[in-house]
Amino acid sequence: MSSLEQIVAAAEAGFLAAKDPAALENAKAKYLGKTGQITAQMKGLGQLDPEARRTQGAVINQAKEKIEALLNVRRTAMADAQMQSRLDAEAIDVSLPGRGRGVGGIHPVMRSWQRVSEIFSSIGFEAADGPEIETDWTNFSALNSPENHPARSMQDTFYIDAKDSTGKPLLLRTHTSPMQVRYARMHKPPIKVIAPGRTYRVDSDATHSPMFHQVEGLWIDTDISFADLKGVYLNFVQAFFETDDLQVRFRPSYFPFTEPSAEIDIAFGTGPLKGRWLEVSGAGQVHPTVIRNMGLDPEQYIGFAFGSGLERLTMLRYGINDLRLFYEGDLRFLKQFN
Ligand code: 2NL
Repeated sequence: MSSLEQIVAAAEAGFLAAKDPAALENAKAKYLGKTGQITAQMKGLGQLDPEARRTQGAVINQAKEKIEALLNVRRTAMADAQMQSRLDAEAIDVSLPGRGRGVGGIHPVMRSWQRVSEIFSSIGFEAADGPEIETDWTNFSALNSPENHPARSMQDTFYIDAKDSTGKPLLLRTHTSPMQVRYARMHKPPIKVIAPGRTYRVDSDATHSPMFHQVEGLWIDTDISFADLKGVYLNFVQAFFETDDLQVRFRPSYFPFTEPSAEIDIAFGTGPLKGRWLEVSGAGQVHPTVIRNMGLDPEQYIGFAFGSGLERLTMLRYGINDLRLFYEGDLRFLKQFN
């Protein structure tokens, strides 16, 4: 074997032994680089006479081309192997079934919120939405709540580390009534509004959540009576529970913001709750002081208000027995309503 053939054989072995592109380029430099063995052979041509230089030059060139060809074969093989391993690693099984899109749903309490809004809208009530962080005045004082009322204490109300323009701490609204006060102060009678929304109280057990939902209603005009309250509320519960086979009764009660005041109970004529009186709302004729705080003359305007818990209405509608199910986000529960 001539020395050139030995160089070619060594190059081939070197290229085959190279494990990655970097090693292959290093092996190439050993033969074709500036200080490589083929390059050294070329440099040696200078010592030969012209005839020998031509023939020896051709032989060296052949060896060089052979090495270059071997190098390219190895380069291609390496690139192919790299591509193949990427294809294997990133393989997609196109025969797998699709995952599908997760479909969201409406929370049962939100469904009640929507239904209540639609029912009252059908008899001319507007739904009003507003701040959940309220002032002491709109949440308590305007509603005739005494300065020392327990509901105003830190034990019952979430206070915020910020004060209103009168220096009183802001708070999380404990009912949606403040929104109705705001609405009444911005509109002229007749006022027909409901205020559904989130409310907050320092209370947490099997039947109380620190955040819950209320819907309040308010109708003020020159001639709105308790009879209107009875008619409107009966119409509402019949539409909400989708049955006319249902009774409503009013029991005397007390709220600072209404006078007289009443608790509203309903009783279904059929179904699992048949014949049991169930408390669903507080209500009453809006207190003259509250009418005045709405910017209206209580000698001229009169009306009713009510407040119901949306969770309570929802539990009765679907037969849900534990309030906490609403806040756990368990899909096994939530999927039943969609
Ligand atoms: C309850 C009691 C009630 C009201 C809410 C009200 C609102 C205004 C004026 C007067 Cl702006 N009253 N709301 C009246 C009576 C009762 O709710 O225990 N609800 C679950």
